[in-house]
Amino acid sequence: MSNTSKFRKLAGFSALAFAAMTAANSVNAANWRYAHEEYEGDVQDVYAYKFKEYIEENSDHTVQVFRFGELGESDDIMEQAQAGILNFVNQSPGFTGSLIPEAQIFFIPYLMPTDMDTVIKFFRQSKAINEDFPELYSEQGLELLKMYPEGEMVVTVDEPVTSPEELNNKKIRVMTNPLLSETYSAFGATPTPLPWGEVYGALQTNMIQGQENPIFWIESGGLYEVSPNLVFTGHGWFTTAMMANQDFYNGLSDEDKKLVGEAADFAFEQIVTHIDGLADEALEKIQAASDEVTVTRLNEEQIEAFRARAPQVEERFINMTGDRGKQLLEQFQADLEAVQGE
Ligand code: 6CS
Repeated sequence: MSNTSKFRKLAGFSALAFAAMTAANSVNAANWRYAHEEYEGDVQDVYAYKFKEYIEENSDHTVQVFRFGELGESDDIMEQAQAGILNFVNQSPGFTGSLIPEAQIFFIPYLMPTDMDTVIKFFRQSKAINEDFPELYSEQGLELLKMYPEGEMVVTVDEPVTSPEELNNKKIRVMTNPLLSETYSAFGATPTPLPWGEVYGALQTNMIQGQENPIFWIESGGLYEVSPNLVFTGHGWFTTAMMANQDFYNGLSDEDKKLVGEAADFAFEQIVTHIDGLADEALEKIQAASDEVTVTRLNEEQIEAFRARAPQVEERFINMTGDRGKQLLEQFQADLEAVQGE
């Protein structure tokens, strides 16, 4: 055989091999569906797109992201993830309370510190977050891939308040978990659980007189337009959780499981940078957009009046969750102490 025909044969073989390999890859390449609870550019959206970026740059898989409203409310996307219609879902513990009562731990007021660096360290190192919670989610057919903070909670009200007494008779919207209702009862208010989609309208029509959320969300959802008095109570952080349908996850190759874990870690690191300074930027935007907005930062004495109500919420958490909740709370507190002592 001449050199030219040898080359042609080889080239033909490699083209065939390449085509076969590509075909094999595209057979293995999947399109994974991922839904979250927020809008374009919000924290969960940044997380989802960083996760997608990592997966798509490091495999042949693609990730299709669905934002708030595209597939329904938070409860709807969780149902779809549990049914396997979605592969990944980002649902905040604020909505997971009925499914996993222990997830309500984030709503015990004044449990979390206010300092962001300590909060981040806690999420990185906590056994409760990284070992205990995955077991609890697993019982509901969910593979917990990451819990991460979005921002410190700020209360918005129809008038500035500085004490629990001033919250009396005010209906404050809470996410739909019973413990958060307990917190706002303890704070003197009348808690009103509502899904996200109903909050703006309820504030606008004065069906409710306030709500709580991180500042970036108060800005991006335009909540300050209908609830302009921002009160910094320092009582907690908005935390969220990203997970996979567990049957889907268990069916992945070891290589893909590793890829998914790395993508979740990569997105977490991006979020740590993204939320640094985000609240201040959002507050500036709010103040530039509205003359009506007031900002009240409670002093230590005023905070103490709210903090004094926390033990009854902690007790209620233990009543709701029994020994398992008690152990989780002890672990959570030990993990917090460990990072605060560093
Ligand atoms: O208040 C809520 O319901 C929404 N808050 C945030 C920050 N993210 C999603 C959630 O639905």
